[in-house]
Formats: sequence, structure tokens, C-alpha cells
Amino acid sequence: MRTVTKLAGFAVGLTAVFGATYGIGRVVDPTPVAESRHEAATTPSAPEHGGTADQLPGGLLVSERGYTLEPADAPAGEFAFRIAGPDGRPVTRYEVAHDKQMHLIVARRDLSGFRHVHPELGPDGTWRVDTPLTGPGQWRAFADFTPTGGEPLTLGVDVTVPGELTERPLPAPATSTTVDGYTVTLTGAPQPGRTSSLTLTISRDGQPVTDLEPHLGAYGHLVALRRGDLAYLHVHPDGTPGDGRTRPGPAVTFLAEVPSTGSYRLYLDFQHGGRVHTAEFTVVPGAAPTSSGPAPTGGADHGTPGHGHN
Ligand SMILES: [Cu+2]
Repeated sequence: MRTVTKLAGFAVGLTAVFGATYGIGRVVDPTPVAESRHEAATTPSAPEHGGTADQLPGGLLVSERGYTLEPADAPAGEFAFRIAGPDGRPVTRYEVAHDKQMHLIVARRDLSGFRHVHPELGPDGTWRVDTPLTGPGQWRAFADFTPTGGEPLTLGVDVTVPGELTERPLPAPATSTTVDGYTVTLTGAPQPGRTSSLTLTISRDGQPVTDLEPHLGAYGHLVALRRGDLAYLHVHPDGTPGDGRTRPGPAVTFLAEVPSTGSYRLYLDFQHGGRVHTAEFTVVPGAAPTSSGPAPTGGADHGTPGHGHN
């Protein structure tokens, strides 16, 4: 499962996560991007993932390629938003990706409070969900979706929940963490600008977990957020349940590329015992891990029931 061929094939797929989200915008973007991209691709000195708007990681923009994320009024306890399309109207048609038409990910600016939920689409194009914003603070909400006829897109918007906020320091880098009684160990280290293999191994009570349950079509979903700007990276594992080679644990392998140095928080969603659990790690690409022992998880509001997959 980790042959050179597989790695190479997956690297192509992953590059797509960062690099291939720029096609449709040509319709509304007057710059001659095809030429500049061609140059970038053939100039050896060009950075693979540089700082131009055309090569940004996902989630940094509230509006991209004509699509805009617009929070909407919602009753207490609910979070609502629309995606305005290139014609200014709310988009009502979406493709299913990873079992859902819309993935909503939220985290506070200090990288605490991560939740991944699936809102319901109303006929007017408004998405609604029981609010995943679990307390006061500056939050970032990411809508990860594919409009029908368009390319996959992740838009991000800031949302403030008023109240007294205690900023939480980012937990130190660690290669092991615990959540809901599971121990999750990370092997491999991401390298800026290079595809790296990350394997997350899950055990409980000292025993490897070998009966993970498929969750959104995979045995694990990994989201990485960059400290400072919350650049968003959603990585899927190498292999899918039922493909004849992917085992239901204890290890789930991802091939991930981070766009820069800095600190990142990794969030692994996996399902076992009928519930989704979220294990979190701080990683610093290019730096050696400073700890190999279990570290406390990042916050009290992780691993709570109702990680809604409705
Ligand atoms: Cu999702």
C-alpha cells in the first residue's frame, strides 16, 4: 500500500487539493493566467506553492472564482449561510463529495474548538446546522463544497461569538495524543513544499483498533490548519474502504503537503463504536517532534457527541 507507484499516484491527487482549484475562475478573471501558469510550471526557480493569489491554500478567501460565502441570520443555536454564485444568487445545486454536498469546518483563531459538521440545504440556498460554534471567540468557518458545474472550493469567513474569551495557547508539538479513551500516534513529519506520508495509528486500552468504521467514505479524514492565518488543507487517506487493500485500522495513512513552515494543527476524524472522534496534533514542518509521550488534547469541546453527520 506504500509502494513507490502508489505514493506517486497519490501525490498527483494531493497536488490537486492545493493546485487544481483554479480552473473555473478563468471565466471571471481577466488576467492571462494560462500563460503565467505555464511559465510557473516550466520555470525551475518558480516556487511550487508561492504567494500569488492563484496558488493560495484553501480557506483564506471569503470569495473566490465568483463564489462568495455569506453568513445568514439564524435563530439562537443555529448557524446559517449561503454561497452566492457568479450571478449573485444563492447556489442551490451542489455535487456530492465524500458523501456530502457541504462540509462545514469551524475552529477558533487560536485553533481550538474544531468541529466538522454537515448542514442541511434549504430550497432557497440557505444552509443550516445546529451551531458548531461552541463558545465565545473569533471563529473561522470553512465551507468545503463543489458547486454543480464548478470545481471544488473552500471559502472561509470570520464569525465572532461575543462573550468572555480565554485565548488558549497552542499545545506543544507531540506525536501521540488521546481522545475519548483512544490513543492516536502520528508517524512521519510534513515537509514544506513536499509530499510526506503521515500515518496515524489508533489504539484503545493498549490494543490496536482494527475495526474502524467508514466515515464519509474513508477510515479517516485529516484537516490541517495553519497557525496565524488558518490556511486550510483537507487531506484524504491513501485507500478507501472496500477497495480490497485498505484495512480498517489500526493505521490510516495520508499523503500531505504543507505549503510553508510554521505551526499547524492537525485534526483527524475517525469513526469507531458508532461515534466520530477527533484527535489533534500540533506539528511544525521541518522541525523534529519535541515529545513522543501522550499529550493532553486541545480542548474540552472536542470529541463531544453530535459531531453531526446528518
Ligand atoms: Cu464533512
